[in-house]
Amino acid sequence: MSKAVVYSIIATATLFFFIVLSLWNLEESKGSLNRRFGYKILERAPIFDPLVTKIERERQQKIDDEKNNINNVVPRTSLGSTTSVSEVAETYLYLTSGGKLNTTLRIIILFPLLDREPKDGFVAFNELGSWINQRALERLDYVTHAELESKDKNGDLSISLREYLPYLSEKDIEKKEMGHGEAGWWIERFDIADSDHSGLLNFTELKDFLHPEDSQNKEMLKWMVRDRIKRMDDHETDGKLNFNEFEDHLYSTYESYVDFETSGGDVPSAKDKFADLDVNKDQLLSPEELLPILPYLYPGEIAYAKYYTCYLMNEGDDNEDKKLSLEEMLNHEFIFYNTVHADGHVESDDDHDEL
Ligand SMILES: *[C@@H]1O[C@H](CO)[C@@H](O)[C@H](O)[C@H]1NC(C)=O
Ligand SMILES: *[C@@H]1O[C@H](CO)[C@@H](O)[C@H](O)[C@H]1NC(C)=O
Ligand SMILES: [Ca+2]
Ligand SMILES: [Ca+2]
Ligand SMILES: [Ca+2]
Ligand SMILES: [Ca+2]
Repeated sequence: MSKAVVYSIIATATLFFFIVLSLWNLEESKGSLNRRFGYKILERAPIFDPLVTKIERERQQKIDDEKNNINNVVPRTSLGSTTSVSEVAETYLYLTSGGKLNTTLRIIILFPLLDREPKDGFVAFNELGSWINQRALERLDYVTHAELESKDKNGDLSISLREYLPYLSEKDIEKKEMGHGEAGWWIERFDIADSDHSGLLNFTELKDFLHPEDSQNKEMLKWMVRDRIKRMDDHETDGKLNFNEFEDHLYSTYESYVDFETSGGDVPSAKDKFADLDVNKDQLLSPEELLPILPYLYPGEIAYAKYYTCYLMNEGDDNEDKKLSLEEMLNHEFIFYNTVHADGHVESDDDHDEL
């Protein structure tokens, strides 16, 4: 069988598989937690099984190749090309005779990889969490690599402002308009991501630039909060929030995530949380003071990984001993396999609107 045929069979099988799962999932109704919120988490959650990720990427690669009219005679040098025929054949081992991924078999194979510390026959919260987090980090790296590859025209493995925004004119750059998405706004974002001020974004810096909410660069995080505050600040004040602004714009988001994370545990009131965050007691929250609750306000991939972990644990842990046995995972195998949209998009874009 030719490689192309194999790809298209897998693609079709995968597509079918996800559509069936989506329908199946809509019909499912059990459990306690805020379910609607759970679905919101699922939309942004990392993909549990690296094999599914691989199949998805192969499929996307194939679509892109077809779009670009590249046929398979030309060796592919871009991302996805690492999959050899034998790996594709390997994928077949996990398909049922109906051409769907055998999720039972996959979970049996993955279980020992998750059950690591301690290796005790159970997957505890931290074990599940570190697995999912790894998937999120891997996805961040992947999309950053893809962006680097597509924008890096001179092949120096870093991105200049010009490479990133070739459409900006000298005049735009000179004028430095600071509105959202205008030249000055991009330049500021670029400069903050460029932590060594080299004028170029290397891989790490580009990742911060593209995903400020997942950044470890505190300046980047503060920039993001400043930017969001600017857009919600009712009085065009000094970029800080008073209590009413906090209550109106941020608190309910914070509340719903904490509620989700603690499965309906105690959530501090808006007043208490405000007082708690207002370290210098000036009755205003600065971007810096908001940093501690950032993962609740603007969750990135890493925050979603954590919420997804909570979701899976909550759904799967039938005997409520705070860990998953293989049996529990198999009883709930579908919850581990429904994070991919049928159209192959892995992200809903509400928090990435500026990109
Ligand atoms: C999936 O794999 C399991 C474990 O190898 C096997 O017992 C089962 O029959 C397979 N299911 C299907 C539908 O092929
Ligand atoms: C990119 O540059 C920053 C700042 O100099 C440095 O800390 C980081 O390690 C570099 N990353 C890579 C991938 O080279
Ligand atoms: Ca364990
Ligand atoms: Ca740099
Ligand atoms: Ca303050
Ligand atoms: Ca359990």
